[in-house]
Amino acid sequence: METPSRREMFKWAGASAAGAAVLGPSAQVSRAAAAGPAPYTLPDLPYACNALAPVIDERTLRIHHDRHHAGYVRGLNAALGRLNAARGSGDMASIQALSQALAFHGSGHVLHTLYFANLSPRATQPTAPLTRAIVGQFGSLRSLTTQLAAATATVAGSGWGMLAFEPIGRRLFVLQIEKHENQMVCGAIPLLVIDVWEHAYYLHYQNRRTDYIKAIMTRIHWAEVGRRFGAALRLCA
Ligand code: MN3
Repeated sequence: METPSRREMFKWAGASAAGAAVLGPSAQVSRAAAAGPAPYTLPDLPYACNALAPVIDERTLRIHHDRHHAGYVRGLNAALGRLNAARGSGDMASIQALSQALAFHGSGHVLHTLYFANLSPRATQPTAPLTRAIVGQFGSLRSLTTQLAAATATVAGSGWGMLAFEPIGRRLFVLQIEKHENQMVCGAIPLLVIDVWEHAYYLHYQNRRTDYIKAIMTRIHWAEVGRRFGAALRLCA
């Protein structure tokens, strides 16, 4: 996918800010967003490009980081810039494609950041709490790595193997990720969800899903969303 330059990113942000005066409340949102968080940047590798050889050769690692991961970062910033412009102009027709681009590049950036950070020139040992969790749930580190290797090897098509923490049961899960988005950004902690399975609205709204959504937006428990946001900030501190 072709991605815009940094200059184009700022052009979008500037254009939507300039249009805010005539575009009303949604444009004010985009003006705030234009002055919001800095663009995502490509993190440096935490080791030299030849540090993982011969397991991962220098050329492979350099291309993977400098071109592939960098492309996800550019794509993520581009998607955010286009979303900001769409909010400013009220162009909701583009939201489905832009949501897909956000998930694809957002997950690509998150997963590659984790991937490069969880490799090391020398293998290291898990911390004591992680060891206890692994032994308690899998029996041994060897048992976990056997399952993780099997899960990773059998991902259908492109994807990832993953060890994840599931915070409700406070358990470790070995998961497969097919492709890497499925419209989610992995690692993103849900703060607010809206059920649009038909069971959630069909008796009253039948096929008028947008009416249901418009109505439910007036009943959001934003204080609870705020509480979850605070908890997520503490969790990720
Ligand atoms: Mn990759």
